[in-house]
Amino acid sequence: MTKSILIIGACGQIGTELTLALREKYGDVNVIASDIREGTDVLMKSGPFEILDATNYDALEDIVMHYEVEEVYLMAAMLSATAEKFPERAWTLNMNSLFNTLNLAKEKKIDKLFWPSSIAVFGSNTPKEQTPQHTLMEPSTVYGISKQTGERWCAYYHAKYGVDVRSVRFPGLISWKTQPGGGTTDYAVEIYVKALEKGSYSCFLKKGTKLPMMFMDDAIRAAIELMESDGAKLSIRSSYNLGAMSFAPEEIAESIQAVIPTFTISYNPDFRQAIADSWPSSIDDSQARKDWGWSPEFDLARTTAEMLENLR
Ligand code: AKB
Repeated sequence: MTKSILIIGACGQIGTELTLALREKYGDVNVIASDIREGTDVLMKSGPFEILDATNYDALEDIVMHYEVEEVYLMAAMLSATAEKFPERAWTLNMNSLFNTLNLAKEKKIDKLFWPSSIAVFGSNTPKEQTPQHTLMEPSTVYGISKQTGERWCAYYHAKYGVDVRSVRFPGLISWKTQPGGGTTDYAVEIYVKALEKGSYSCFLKKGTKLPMMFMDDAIRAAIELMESDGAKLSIRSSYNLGAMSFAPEEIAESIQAVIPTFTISYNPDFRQAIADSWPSSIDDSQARKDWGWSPEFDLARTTAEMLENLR
């Protein structure tokens, strides 16, 4: 089945791989990449690309109309660490881009919307282990507040206007094709890069900081599987908890040492420690498993093998 899909924020860490995966599945010309800047060569050369600021509704609507877009994946966002430095810019980007796409769906200009939420919606009062789908949520970061608010708007637009919006709460994402930018979980990518470049890594989180993480292939599959699943079976229209693995910096270091025995890690926590401390350690994703068959494939050992092999 051919459909026209628009990716907003296509040049970022998730957007790049998502665009390539969707192009492979639905055909290069049917997947339109867009961002405020150009991306990697592979992305730019593999299909249509448009410069787009997702906070500009008219520009977004023009692209949607021009390409007769049916589905949108909104991946543009300012992540947790950067958002703490630019709170108002983060709020404007994260909220206005979501409103613009929700309104397009409300006006029936698109059929379906994917919007990622995050484990950042939880706060330090939330149960840390096996954090439930429905629980106390008092996020303490600008990014977390924008994601939690976004979740409520998604649920509202679905209930009130029948908008088909689907979402998952991504944990930290580990990938090698495109570097992450501005997140608290970015250390789990940097560590592999530095292990190969220098043989050592100075971690901005302290030993024992256990966070939920996921390899990018699982994250991309989750987004596409959720978008392709039967809408009638989806009981959550805010955002689904999504789990894969959980580890602390010393555990990822040990998994690297199994391949590079001389690798060393040191700890120099900065402001991102407080953000990480407010987030869960592990996630209960049983609702996603039940409703649309979610099941992760990558554990830490497999992730380390993939990262080291491909970054080399
Ligand atoms: C971040 O660290 O800000 C993101 C996230 C967990 O949403 N990777």
